[in-house]
Amino acid sequence: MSISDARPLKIVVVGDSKVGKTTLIHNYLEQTQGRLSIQKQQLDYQIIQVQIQQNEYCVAIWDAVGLELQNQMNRFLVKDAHVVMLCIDLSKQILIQSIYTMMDTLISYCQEQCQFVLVGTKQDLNSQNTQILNQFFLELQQKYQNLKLLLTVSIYNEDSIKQAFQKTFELGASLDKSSITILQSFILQRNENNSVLKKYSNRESKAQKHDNCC
Ligand SMILES: Nc1nc2c(ncn2[C@@H]2O[C@H](COP(=O)(O)OP(=O)(O)OP(=O)(O)O)[C@@H](O)[C@H]2O)c(=O)[nH]1
Ligand SMILES: [Mg+2]
Repeated sequence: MSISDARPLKIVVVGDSKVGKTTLIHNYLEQTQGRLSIQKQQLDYQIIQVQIQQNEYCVAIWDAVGLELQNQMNRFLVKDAHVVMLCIDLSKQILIQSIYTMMDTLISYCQEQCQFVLVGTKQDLNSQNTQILNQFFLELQQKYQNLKLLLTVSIYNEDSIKQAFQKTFELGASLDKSSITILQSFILQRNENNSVLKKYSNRESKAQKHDNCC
């Protein structure tokens, strides 16, 4: 099947800085695609073709490199996502209030039908926090209907990472009703991307000039 016949699926990986977003995506792509080309310093995405429940999908996996969740670029990134993977660092103390804050922020940015997956990262460093996150998850699900899955991963358990993406893709596929073709969708996305990036960097350089002159 050609790529233009495949159904589009947009997955965005978000979470605090250094939570393990890029490592997660890299590891999955290495395992399944045998390639590594995500850049380290800017927003980036990879497009892969996968089969989910007998259908071909063209999946864009976005990585918000080094960005805090409240960053305006994240708002732009998640607004048309099918599934958002919110990463929580299991090696650090788990604060439910901060997960509520992140979920509230994401819900305000995303479309109504967007689904959410909580991903506990670095499980190898503190397995006790997995149980704590499990308990919090039940509480969180009562508030957020679209929070569907809790998955825990570690770079030392590659299968956990593969499974996490597989389950995320299946979740995205279960709500796929899009009639936009893959090419339209990504061309629109890329154009919009460029103009937002331009606006963003213009604003930053104006602010810098202002700082320099005062
Ligand atoms: N022990 C352990 N370390 C991990 C794991 N996943 C990521 N790390 C480490 O955590 C650090 C941060 O990982 P990144 O993937 O760069 O995190 P990030 O969320 O992409 O960071 P930013 O893009 O800066 O926001 C790196 O040193 C990784 O090697 C894991 O499963 N176990
Ligand atoms: Mg990163």
